[in-house]
Amino acid sequence: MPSNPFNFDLMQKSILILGACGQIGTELTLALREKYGNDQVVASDIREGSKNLMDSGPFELLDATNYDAMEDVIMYYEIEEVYLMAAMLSATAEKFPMRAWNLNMNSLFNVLNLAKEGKINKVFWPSSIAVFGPNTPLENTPQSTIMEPSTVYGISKQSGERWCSYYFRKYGVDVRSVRYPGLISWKTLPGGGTTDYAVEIYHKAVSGEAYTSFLKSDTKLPMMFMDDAIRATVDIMEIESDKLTVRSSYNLAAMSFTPAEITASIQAYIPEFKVDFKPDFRQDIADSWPNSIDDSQATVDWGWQPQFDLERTTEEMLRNLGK
Ligand code: AKB
Repeated sequence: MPSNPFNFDLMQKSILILGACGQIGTELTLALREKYGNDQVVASDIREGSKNLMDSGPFELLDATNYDAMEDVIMYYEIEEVYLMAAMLSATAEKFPMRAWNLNMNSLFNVLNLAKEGKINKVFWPSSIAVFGPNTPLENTPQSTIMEPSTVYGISKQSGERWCSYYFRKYGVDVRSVRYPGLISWKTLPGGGTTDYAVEIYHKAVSGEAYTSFLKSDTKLPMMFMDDAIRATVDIMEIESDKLTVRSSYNLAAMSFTPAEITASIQAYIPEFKVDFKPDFRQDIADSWPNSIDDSQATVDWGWQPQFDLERTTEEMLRNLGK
């Protein structure tokens, strides 16, 4: 049985984050602790996270593919809501297809089945722009369109969307989801994604080094600053259930840019910053994804509005990383 050294208040909403030490999980955990109280939000992962995360509330070492261990933690803390942030991202998943499939699908089935059995009330599960593929309309990609993902990660996310929709229709599981674009944050590094270049480039710029982009200069991808992504996640979980018309996953957008454009936005502050372009296997993945996303359904259903464009993102990233 896990230990609980914290003063956990079982009268309030209790939340479990799976994969709490990753790029999104870290910031989401801290945001939810601020909103609902530190002791109400249990962080879990297969490894310990940042000091801030470990010191601010309960933490459990937990493998999201282990159903029994997950059930134990859920019963012990009387968890009501689960955010499943554990996943293997696009670039790493191409190297380890079976491991990616097992992690991405089994963790989702564990959570959906616990919800089906009435052990939790609500689930957040992230999808991705990776659900789209080379036959998808490239610009302003609609909510419902041709998908046909060509990556292991994209296939797992598209399958996950179908299962979320199925569990909602068949068993009434209250599962909510958004298709994240590439996410940019200064607090935690991403790992194993194709959009990671858009974080690495800022780190190199502030440390006075040149950057070699693994994508071509004109590869346009949908991106979002982390604060917008966290707000979207909290908002979709708070809206009344009957407002949601999409139970697979909502398109979500904020900005789209190329490596050349992000370089120029950094050079406006650091003119001597140098970037060269040496595309690797991630170029093919990026080429299969849309340039821009139509997220109007999210705006209509739950009031989604992004706040950060490229200029504001660059300002925030350089200011915070430069500190
Ligand atoms: C990745 O690049 O794999 C992720 C994603 C777009 O889901 N950041």
